[in-house]
Amino acid sequence: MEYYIWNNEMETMPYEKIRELQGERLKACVSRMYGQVPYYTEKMQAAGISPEDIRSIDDLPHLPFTDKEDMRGNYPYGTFAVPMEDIVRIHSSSGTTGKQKVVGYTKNDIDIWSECCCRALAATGMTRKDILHVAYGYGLFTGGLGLHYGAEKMGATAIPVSSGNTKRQIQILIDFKPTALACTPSYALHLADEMAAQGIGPDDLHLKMGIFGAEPWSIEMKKQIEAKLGLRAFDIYGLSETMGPGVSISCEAGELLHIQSDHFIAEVVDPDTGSPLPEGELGELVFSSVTKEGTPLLRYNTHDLTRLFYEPCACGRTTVRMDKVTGRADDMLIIRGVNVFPTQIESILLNYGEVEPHYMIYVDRVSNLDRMEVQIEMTQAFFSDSIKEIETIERRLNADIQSVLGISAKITLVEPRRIPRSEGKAKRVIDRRTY
Ligand code: DLL
Repeated sequence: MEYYIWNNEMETMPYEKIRELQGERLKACVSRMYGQVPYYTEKMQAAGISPEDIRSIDDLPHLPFTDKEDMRGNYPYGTFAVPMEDIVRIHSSSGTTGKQKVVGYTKNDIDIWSECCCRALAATGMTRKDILHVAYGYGLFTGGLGLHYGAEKMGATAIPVSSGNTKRQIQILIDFKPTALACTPSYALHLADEMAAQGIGPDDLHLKMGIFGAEPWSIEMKKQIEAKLGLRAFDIYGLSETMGPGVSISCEAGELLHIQSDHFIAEVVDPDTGSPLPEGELGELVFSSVTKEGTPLLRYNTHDLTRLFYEPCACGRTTVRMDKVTGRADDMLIIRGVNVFPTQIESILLNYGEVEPHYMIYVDRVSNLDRMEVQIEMTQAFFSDSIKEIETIERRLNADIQSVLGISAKITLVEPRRIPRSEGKAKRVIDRRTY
């Protein structure tokens, strides 16, 4: 099979050469930042490192880490490495708590971002003949504009629908005949359900590929979306701090996500010690965005949990690959001492044909004990079954969660459409414990 690769030179460069290039770009980035960006200069000085100590990519682990606290502590523009007159765009990410993380882009940063998103779209098999319906939000969130520019760079057609107004989204999906859809996986499911309720199925659509990301989702969720929308789903990853979407994407040959390694140097580190971990080991993903001019970040800890792989892929790309992100370390629930990610619960739930992929996890503390309840919607067909059958499924789900995760959860099957839908990133957990 022939795979479409946008930038053969960068995406199929032998790994040793990528490392060399990364080393050169790292050195240049460190010199650009040192003296220009006070917080990072101070960090380097505190660590006793000067730019001359960084001679190749092997010296990367000597540099200090950064994380969201550095972004917030230098709000809004303290992380910028160029004068404001060179900044052509600003985005930000709010997160759930604290100040926004503000990022600035130079003209060159926007060009590189468009290139990365264009490469990402090509990895899904999309070409300039395709029409991309962009239902990620346009605004301070990076999803909408990022993919929009990627599609235009390729020469494909972008429809800037933005998020919200599901009725209008459906009308555009039918009338404008887009062949590709970009939105969060949870919103893709919502769209599919709303269409099904109106009697619209995959055959009424023209979609071939879905570019889904911005939140964790399981392989089981992917299969359901593919079946409901009649397309092939790809996992796109990124974060505002390093650029936005397009940092990595899965390809036509497999589930792992190709990182744009000429722009982003990835490491996976031990969450406790910060030491880099070998290939295939699970840890926190750390990025150095070495070509970024506006807001370059060195060793930025995303706290996203994943693994890295260095073997070339069957698609022909040689870029470093990462596993699907299980979640952020902050999303991990600790229930009676057991670490659980919502995606692990999702994987178990979605093996059952009687339920829909819409769920919410509630955590409470009752008499000093953690209690977890998982509410999940029944399918319309199962909803009309007898109470006895519903209770049987609840018991079986509980037993599965107990045997896989080692904790018990109260399972409550609820009627269809009861769980709130989101137009962007889904909220899966309501933790009502007070600490
Ligand atoms: O979510 C950028 C983006 C837009 C990515 C559109 C993909 C598509 P932020 O709002 O800054 O940026 O949130 C970044 O979202 O650190 C992860 O925790 C999570 N995340 C993003 N993509 C994925 C994914 C955008 N494919 C944070 N799988 C990241 C799992 C993801 N988590």
